[in-house]
Amino acid sequence: MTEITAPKSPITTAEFADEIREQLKYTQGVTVEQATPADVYVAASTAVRRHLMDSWMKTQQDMVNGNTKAVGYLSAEFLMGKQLRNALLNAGLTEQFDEAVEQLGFDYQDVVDAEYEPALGNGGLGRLAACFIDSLASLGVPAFGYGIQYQYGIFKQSFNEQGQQIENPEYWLANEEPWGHVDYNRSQRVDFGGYVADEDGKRVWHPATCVRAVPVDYMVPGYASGRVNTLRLWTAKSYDEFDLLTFNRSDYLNAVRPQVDAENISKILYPEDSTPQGKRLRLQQQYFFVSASIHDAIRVFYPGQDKPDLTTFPDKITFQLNDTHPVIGIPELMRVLIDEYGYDWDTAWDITTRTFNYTCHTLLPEALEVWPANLIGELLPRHLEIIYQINDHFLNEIAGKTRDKAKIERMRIVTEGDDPQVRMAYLAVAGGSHVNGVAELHSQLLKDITLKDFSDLYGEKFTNVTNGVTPRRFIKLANPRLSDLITEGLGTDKWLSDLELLKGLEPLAQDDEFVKKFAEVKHANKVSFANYAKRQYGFDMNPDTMFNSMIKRLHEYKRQSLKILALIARYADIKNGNMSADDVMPRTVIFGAKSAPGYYMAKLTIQLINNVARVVNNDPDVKGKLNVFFPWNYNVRLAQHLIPATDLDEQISQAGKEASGTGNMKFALNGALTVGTLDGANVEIRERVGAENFFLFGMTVDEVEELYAKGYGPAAYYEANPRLKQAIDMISNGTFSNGDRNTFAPLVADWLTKDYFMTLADFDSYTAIQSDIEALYRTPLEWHRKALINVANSGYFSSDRSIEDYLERIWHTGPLAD
Ligand code: 26V
Repeated sequence: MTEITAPKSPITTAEFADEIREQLKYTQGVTVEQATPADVYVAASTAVRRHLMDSWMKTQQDMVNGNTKAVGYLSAEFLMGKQLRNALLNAGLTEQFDEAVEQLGFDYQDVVDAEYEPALGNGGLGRLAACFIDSLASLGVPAFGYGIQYQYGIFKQSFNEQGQQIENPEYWLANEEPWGHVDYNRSQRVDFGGYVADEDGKRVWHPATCVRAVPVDYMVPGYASGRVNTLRLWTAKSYDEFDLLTFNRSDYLNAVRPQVDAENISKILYPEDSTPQGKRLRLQQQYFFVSASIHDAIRVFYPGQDKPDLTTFPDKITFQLNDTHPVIGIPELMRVLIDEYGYDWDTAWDITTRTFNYTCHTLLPEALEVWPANLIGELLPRHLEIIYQINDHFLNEIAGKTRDKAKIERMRIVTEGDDPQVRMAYLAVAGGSHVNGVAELHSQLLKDITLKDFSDLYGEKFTNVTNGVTPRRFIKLANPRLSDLITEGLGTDKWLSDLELLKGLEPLAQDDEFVKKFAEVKHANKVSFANYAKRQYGFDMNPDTMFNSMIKRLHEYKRQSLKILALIARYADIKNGNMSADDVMPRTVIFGAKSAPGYYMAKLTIQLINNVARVVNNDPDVKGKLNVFFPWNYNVRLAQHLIPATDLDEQISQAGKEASGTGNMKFALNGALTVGTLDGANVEIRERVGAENFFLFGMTVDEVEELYAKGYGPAAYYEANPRLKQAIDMISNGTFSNGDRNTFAPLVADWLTKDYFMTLADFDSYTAIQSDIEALYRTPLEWHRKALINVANSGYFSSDRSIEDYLERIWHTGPLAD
């Protein structure tokens, strides 16, 4: 007997169909006959939302009335993906929806496809925030996600004839969006600019302008918890009236300028990943959402109180700073406490440091945000004063802990000199209780290198919480076939809220019949993906080849170029006749990646991948043996389709550069094997699934350091390895650029002279492991056995476990009482 614990609403299909009809009629004003799938999508979404409403309201009331500290997850990005299927799952209405929609004469897939995905994030950091709020709700922990409702999400990517990335605006709000509720009655004022004056012995900020922050609320339904939390995304509006006098002088642009300036703040998500640019507006965005969120939390937890006792604030809510983007919240809370509520410095500092915690998501020095003090002074003059004061207090404090003058200097929050800079990561460590990295190796490197001085003096603040992913979206919704098989294998579906139960599949890896079923699931997923890719992109993929995917932001440290060089070498092997047809194990290589628009080398790499794909896919000599596809505009939806269909996943960053990775977890949980370096969470995945079930290659962190220290010369590797040499020469001689030798010359020059991330040094070991990979793939039963062992041992990588670690190590709170 299989035990089913998934939520199931008592309402019938007929009742749900009626609710959809009612929405169509009374909200949208269309009959079923007139309705399009997009109409039905809106109607069904509104209907599901109504089913979640009671739980939503009760959760909010319990949160305010109870004694359980809430979590405020402050994040500039929430990469939510589509909402409808997730809401249906958690409301227990999936079956009713599928049937009702068919009864109304629609294909449910068309209705689900009508949803436009909100893409309010760049990559891993934003998707992690979305997984975390899902897990918080599923564990019944009261929480707010706080962020920005950007009008334009991450750019929509396309490729031109030359294979270059083109960025198009992503106006995701162009269509009706049924999930966000705009709450004009709960708006907050956010001030900017002006000056600070001494008045009656106090510092008083006289801002020059202000904008209105209006919350747009999204439900975050928990799985089987009966709880629905809130994602509150702020949108910027103007208080200023349209200036009719100016308009009457025919000066339209100036008449609307105040509105335009205000609304610009939430206009667009910065498409940078790791390289900060466009400083001013970004700082405005950061302050905008953080200031509104802090005031909102005070409003929520001290309703109707003019003089709340804010010494209890850290018992009401703990704010997690998702990277440095919201760190301006630290001086903001200080300002609110001192200037708005009259607390003294020490009390305010005590409250503030007990309220905030900081998660660092990077190891790249250039990704640690630094703001020019001048810019902060211009936009937030009072905050700059407070930051200097924090800096002074902090330097005094550490002077009591160490005599090492150089160390004290290195730890300044604000640097000295003509153009002083505020280091937001340092401010976050000083102004919060805990600092965590996102995988064990990453947290260790933060302590040993990036934040070493801080860890020496404040070791107790440092901890690790390894990332995780939500099994609801990334197994249940993305991979229904595997979900059913897991439930069959375990005899229960409880694994969806306790992912460690997957361990129970381990014995089944010795049962050949079960492994065959597991292999059939993978094959069926590959067929589905091939159909999807044909429909969406016009690709012809053969599901009987190995599907080998590399999906992540395009960055040199992630080393898409290692993959492409190895692929060219393989292409050359086949062309040269070095391999007989029988030697070649047919592969389909799939890339998904966006590059920051201003990142030249990354964009050139995209162009190279596209042109290699063009040449390889059109070469009759390799037909059926090697194919390369690069579906454009990789997003959460594509991830949900591709991950379940992948046999082999690439996690090949240079050791010591990828903080964690979360794609690696999604793949392992969906039965792909990983080829990877000892970097980020790969280390922990390999530990858990077993070294024999993971394709490890490449230098370790220590070896990388040694080689840097010794002096790294990439040209030697090029000279020493004829396959590598040939691959690079083919790029140089125009094989992939219609004979033009210049197109990719900058890439080649970089590899041969700098190669900062040591792609060439790891080429040998990367290509060597390919023969192990292919040998295993030739014995499908053994391949799938190992893949199943990966699934069975990856339960640790549930974001539920990450949240439990945060609760225990950092937040010190838990679920609401029933
Ligand atoms: C920096 C900036 C600079 C300013 C504007 C926009 C922006 C956006 C993102 C970033 C830093 C990105 C850091 C990041 O995404 N880190 C990734 O976080 C994942 C979740 O912890 C982790 O799995 C990845 O390894 C890590 O690269």
